[in-house]
Amino acid sequence: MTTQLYPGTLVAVTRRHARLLTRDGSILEATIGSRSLEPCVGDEVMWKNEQSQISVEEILPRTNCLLRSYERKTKKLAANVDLLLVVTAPEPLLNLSSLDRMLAAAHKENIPTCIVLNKADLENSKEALSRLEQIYSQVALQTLYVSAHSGEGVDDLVELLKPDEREKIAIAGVSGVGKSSLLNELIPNSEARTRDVSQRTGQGKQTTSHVEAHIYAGSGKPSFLIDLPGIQNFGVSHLSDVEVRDSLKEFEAFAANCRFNNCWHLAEPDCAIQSALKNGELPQSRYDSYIDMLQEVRGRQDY
Ligand SMILES: Nc1nc2c(ncn2[C@@H]2O[C@H](COP(=O)(O)OP(=O)(O)OP(=O)(O)O)[C@@H](O)[C@H]2O)c(=O)[nH]1
Ligand SMILES: [Mg+2]
Ligand SMILES: [Zn+2]
Repeated sequence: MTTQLYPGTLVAVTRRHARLLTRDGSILEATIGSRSLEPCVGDEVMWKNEQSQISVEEILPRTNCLLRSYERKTKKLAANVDLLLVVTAPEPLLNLSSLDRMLAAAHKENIPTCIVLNKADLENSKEALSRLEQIYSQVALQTLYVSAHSGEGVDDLVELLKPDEREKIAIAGVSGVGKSSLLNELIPNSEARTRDVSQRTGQGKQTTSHVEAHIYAGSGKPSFLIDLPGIQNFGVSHLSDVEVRDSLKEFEAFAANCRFNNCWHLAEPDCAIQSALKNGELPQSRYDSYIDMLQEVRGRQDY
């Protein structure tokens, strides 16, 4: 007799266990059926129930898997992501280098992105907004201006969560920008933990320490909001140098005018990117991020 398998979605994963949402809306704790399975939050799986032992037996093909590198390892963050919200906040948390790295990792997996500037209630947020709009108008689908504290702009976020269009939305951003706070606004009973920046014991301490998908009921079928831990050093060494170069979408139109069609925009003659930077047609911060990522993926070299 063959065992019956049922479909489900993984909402949390540890080394040997997973929490899954069944099609009838129950949450089950499961073991991972075999060592060869490497599950990830967002995975669509088949699971079985044998004498009340629930186990994940199969991972269905992924449409994408958002990865990040650190040291020599590559870690899976979330699978089957329909949209990545890259959350940021005004200075001192406006970290463009991290933002560009997250955008590059998303681009590699063909995941559309939105930039979300949180903490719109802070005085210096307008300044941050105009900077972001200037830099990213060609890169992200849109830049949202929100405040988890005052509720400003949260309706715009709700618009993005229309379940029929986007089922799995991941929320990335450096620690302290307010990812979990926004999630709590969107799903009031999600109980994502947040913490005061002032209570932090220093850099690198995160409040959210593991990836977790929260279920957003909205109307109709559920969608998933995947809260990612704040990552200060979002490594991209799983990208090739070409993928890093291609991740800068707004460079493309200019690069068509470089003398060499395989120009790396470093010290080549007649480089249209270099001219665009000089004329202020491209933002220096994006180029700096490019060089920084290129150095990472090629091994440290000075350009
Ligand atoms: N002024 C202001 N503060 C906010 C807002 N949203 C969040 N915060 C504060 O920012 C701090 C960090 O919020 P979290 O939601 O824990 O941030 P996070 O991005 O989830 O952080 P990690 O889990 O460490 O990655 C908390 O003190 C929040 O109260 C906002 O809209 N305005
Ligand atoms: Mg958090
Ligand atoms: Zn060039």
